[in-house]
Amino acid sequence: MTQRCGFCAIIGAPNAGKSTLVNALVGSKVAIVSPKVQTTRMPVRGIAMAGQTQIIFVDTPGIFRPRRRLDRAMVTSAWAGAEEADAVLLIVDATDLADKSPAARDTAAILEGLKDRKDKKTALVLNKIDGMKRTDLLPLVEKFHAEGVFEDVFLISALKGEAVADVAAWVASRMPEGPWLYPEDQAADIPSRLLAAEVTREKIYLRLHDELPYASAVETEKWEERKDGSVRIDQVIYVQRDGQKAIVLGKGGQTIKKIGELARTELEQLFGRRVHLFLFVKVREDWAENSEHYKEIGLDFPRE
Ligand SMILES: Nc1nc2c(ncn2[C@@H]2O[C@H](COP(=O)(O)OP(=O)(O)OP(=O)(O)O)[C@@H](O)[C@H]2O)c(=O)[nH]1
Ligand SMILES: [Mg+2]
Repeated sequence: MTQRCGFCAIIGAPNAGKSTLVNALVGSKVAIVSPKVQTTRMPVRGIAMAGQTQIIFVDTPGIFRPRRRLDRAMVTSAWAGAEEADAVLLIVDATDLADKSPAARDTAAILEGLKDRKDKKTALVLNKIDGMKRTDLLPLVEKFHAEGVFEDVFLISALKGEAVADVAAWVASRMPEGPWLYPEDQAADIPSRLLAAEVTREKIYLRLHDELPYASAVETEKWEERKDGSVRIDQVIYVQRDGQKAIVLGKGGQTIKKIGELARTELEQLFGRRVHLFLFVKVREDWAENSEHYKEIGLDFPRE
């Protein structure tokens, strides 16, 4: 049988559930997830097989109105993901569409952007329908259909896995003929060092609040294979001010200890081996202005 293979970009406002959906479609954790907006910073590829079709899902950072340099780089990379894709899924948090909500405004702006890309195969995914009434959803479906952008609308719960298979089937049927780009059993295309840094960043997003997640970045500095089959991973958590460093460390080092434990447990699961994780906190006021960090996470550095 002929092989099919293509890219499907997943775009949407921050917190819509893009990364949760990619993980559900791929069947394992390839992208980090948190209740906070702007968790994803760079496009991540998750790979799924549907019969003879290989689908490369591209999880992207949420599209919003960017201010900081890092935000601009994230938004640019999200649109670039859509540009290169064979199919696009716009994912919308169905519970957060009140007229003036930031998510609704971001979604409206993305819709306008999609109208300029009408040649793309595009579907709408209304997410988080668990706990919502069908009768509240139907007007939404009609409203989005009327935009004339979408071939199809899906009502799903990425968290519960509801109707995720329908989305996968739609995407699969729109992939072009072509040889697979990855081995059949590969689920993610992200270097281990970067994945390890992302896992620690997820724990920071889950444990710390206010501006701290946004003021921090994680880099893997050292990856040392040990003779006993385990691996030693040294990571630096960058923050922008001394006060933030104190918060990440916590009283008597409690906070960083907890972050380290959570990250190590998950890394051991992901890599299927023992992990010795060492975390260091450094103040680097300008990490978000440093082109090296962008290169490290695979983003283009916006010149201004
Ligand atoms: N109730 C419910 N919550 C969901 C669902 N899908 C995702 N979530 C939650 O929504 C939050 C955001 O999910 P993410 O997958 O990180 O969202 P995202 O669109 O990737 O967010 P950014 O990367 O910040 O743009 C998390 O707390 C998820 O658990 C769903 O189907 N139902
Ligand atoms: Mg995400």
